[in-house]
Amino acid sequence: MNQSSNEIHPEKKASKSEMVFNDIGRLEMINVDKDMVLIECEGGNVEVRFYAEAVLNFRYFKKGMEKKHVTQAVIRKHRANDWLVEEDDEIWKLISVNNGMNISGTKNPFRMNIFSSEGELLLGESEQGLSYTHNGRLMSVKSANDNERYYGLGEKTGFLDKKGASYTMWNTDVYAPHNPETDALYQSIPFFISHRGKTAYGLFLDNSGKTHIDLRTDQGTYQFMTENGVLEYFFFEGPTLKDVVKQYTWLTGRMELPPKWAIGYHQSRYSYETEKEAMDVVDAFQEKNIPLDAICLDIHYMNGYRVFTFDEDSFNKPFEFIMNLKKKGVHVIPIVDPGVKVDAKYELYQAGVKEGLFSQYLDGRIYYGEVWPGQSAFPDFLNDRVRRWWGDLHKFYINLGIEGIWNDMNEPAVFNDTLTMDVQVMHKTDTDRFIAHEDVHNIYGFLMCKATFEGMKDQLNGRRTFVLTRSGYAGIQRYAAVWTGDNRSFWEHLQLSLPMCLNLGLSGVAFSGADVGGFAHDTSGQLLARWTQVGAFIPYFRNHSSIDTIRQEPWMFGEEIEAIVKKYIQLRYQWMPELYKWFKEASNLGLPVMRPLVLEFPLDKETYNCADQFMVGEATMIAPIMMPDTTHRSVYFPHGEWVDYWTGKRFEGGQYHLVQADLTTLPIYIRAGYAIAQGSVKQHSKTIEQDMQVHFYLPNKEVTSLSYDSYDDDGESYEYQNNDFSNYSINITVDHINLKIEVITVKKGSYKAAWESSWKIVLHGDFLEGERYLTTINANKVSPYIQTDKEIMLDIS
Ligand code: MIG
Repeated sequence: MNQSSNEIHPEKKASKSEMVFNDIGRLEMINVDKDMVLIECEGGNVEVRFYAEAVLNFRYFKKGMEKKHVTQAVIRKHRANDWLVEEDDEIWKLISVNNGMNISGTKNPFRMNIFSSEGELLLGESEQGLSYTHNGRLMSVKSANDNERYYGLGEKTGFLDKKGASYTMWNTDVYAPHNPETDALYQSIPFFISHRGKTAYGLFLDNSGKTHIDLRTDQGTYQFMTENGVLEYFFFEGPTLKDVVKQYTWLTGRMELPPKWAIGYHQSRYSYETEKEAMDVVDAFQEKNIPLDAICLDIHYMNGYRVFTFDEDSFNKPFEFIMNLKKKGVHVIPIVDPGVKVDAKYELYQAGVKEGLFSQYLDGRIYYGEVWPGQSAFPDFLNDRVRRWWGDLHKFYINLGIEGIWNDMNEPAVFNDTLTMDVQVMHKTDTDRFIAHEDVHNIYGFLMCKATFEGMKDQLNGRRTFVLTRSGYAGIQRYAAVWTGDNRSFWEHLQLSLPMCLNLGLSGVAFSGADVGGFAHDTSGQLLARWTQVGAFIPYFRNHSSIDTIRQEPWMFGEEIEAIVKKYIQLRYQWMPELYKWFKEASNLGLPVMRPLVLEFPLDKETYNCADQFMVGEATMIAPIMMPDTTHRSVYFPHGEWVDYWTGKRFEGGQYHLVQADLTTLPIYIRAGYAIAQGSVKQHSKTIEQDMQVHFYLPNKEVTSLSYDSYDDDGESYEYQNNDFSNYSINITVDHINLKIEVITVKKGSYKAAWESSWKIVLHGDFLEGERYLTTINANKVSPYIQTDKEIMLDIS
């Protein structure tokens, strides 16, 4: 909707009376218990719980107003802890015997600061502390530092550093073009990291209703607010950015390692409307030798938009169709929305009504809202019984050979003025308590994904599933990958996708992506080429476009563009062994695959708001061109030495360089001192890896030692959890006379990849000419190597 100046009419200024905040007032009593410290104050109670060495929990609520917690973001329980209390008339102090952290402040009014065991102030309260309104809003004001940066907050527009704006968490279907003033989007992840260079801490405001995080810090403070009578947050001590991400994902969970096919290239369109249309697209990929792992079926595959059906005319033999594609190595991912069509003859609707599985008002009336199928009912995902029902329904797709599901419209989106379900709907929780939609809105999509993921996993007989979601809440990484919804084919949206995905990664969501080529609006060949270059290094790599826009499959813009797009989709597959390793790390530690420079170089100020470049893992830096008709850009190279992936040219770090990159080139740089794994071009992820290479980039030093940890497994089962994977630790020491190679087999179990019988190590360095005395440890056979003045190649078997 276009807005006019009437929007800022003076008479429209909001009334402030509902926003009068009262101070929490005087501390009255501290009750210490191993389980919890209860601090009673005039204006409410504060509870302190200990979760882990670096993870504390605070809960503030008005007396008698405490609500039970339902978000399900947190998968850990608090632990008993020994607290020491010291107090006098003015000051109170709580010391954690366990880790020396202390929490202290004044008594009148009650204020609270957190100090590290070394006495460094970690999180301080401002002159205002905690406060409340009479209608259930609670606010916490903290002191902010000039040199502090803020990262995270999940899926938000804007730059990498979230400082300078206020953010609302309320899952919303936003089709209007995403821009800097678009606030609430599909995901709510009320978690952010404060980064001060040497130290960082994290704060997670766990509340499934509407919340606000205001990072306009000009006055030296920031604040956060809830609207439903309880303000609960977790504090993560860090001290590094990586520590905070690990601590946050320890608390809210990490993704399971996805199947390899989910990390390949996916093609989508709203919609491939018939079996034939979809099949033709897949065939074109194969004829043109463009790799493809999955094709998405958007809403047209269904019979009248009824979920868990296929349309009998346009997809009349779904099993044969899906099996045919599977033989070609291509998975089908159908879209599943939460809305269930009102239709007395539709079994699913009947079951939902009869068993009371839909979201209802208190008096038992079902809530109906308008979506694609027309009037629809919405499963009450707050309830365990409903989630199991929904999960089991996926047998329908599994029986047809489907292994991945795309959850859309799960904010939930409804075609009405509020864009969502009536906030008065009363959900029924697992314990059969009623809770208003208003208070749990932000976890509706999260719980739909939980139901979907668990249902798929349970019924896939040990095969990994893949769920893609638009909506989510903190912890969503446990169940689904996230794509950033309805972007447009704008260069600005290509640019925007970087800080969005980077901040999602810092917010626990390692597996994310934006529609490559842009969803709405018409893309161009050039934009598609540049976007595919970026997409090849973004965790979720899918080309998707909207109904009524021009087609954007790789071959739609002539041969030149097709060749470029193909080159980068193929490159994705060459990089698969490297990417997969970082996916494994994300599932182990919660660290993102795609990383802002600041995560790897936290002391380098130039990286603090850099989001037009990014790292893949620790060694690779991508500096894409994201402007039309542009073949050069300035690239920041953090301290150290960097090697151009394509040309081998070296760049001195700690400075900017102007680099050239014609339309066929994505600038990629490898950090000297590190290594990357490279595989071969494949048609899809099931093609056997034949040509595995580990490339070491030597820094220009006399003696140098490098190491690399490789990771591989079958890519589809859970056997890796029984140690059935391959993991080598390769150490290299090289100088002008000697070259020592040590291969340590870390792996256990019986998995053996085809490439393990013969693979290569490649050394890149500027001083490699001349013979060296070769020593190998644990590598049985190392064949005579090919050598140039800058490269040494060794066959290992
Ligand atoms: O906008 O199912 O974001 O990817 O193609 C309408 C149709 C609903 C929104 C998703 C988009 C999908 C579309 N859906």
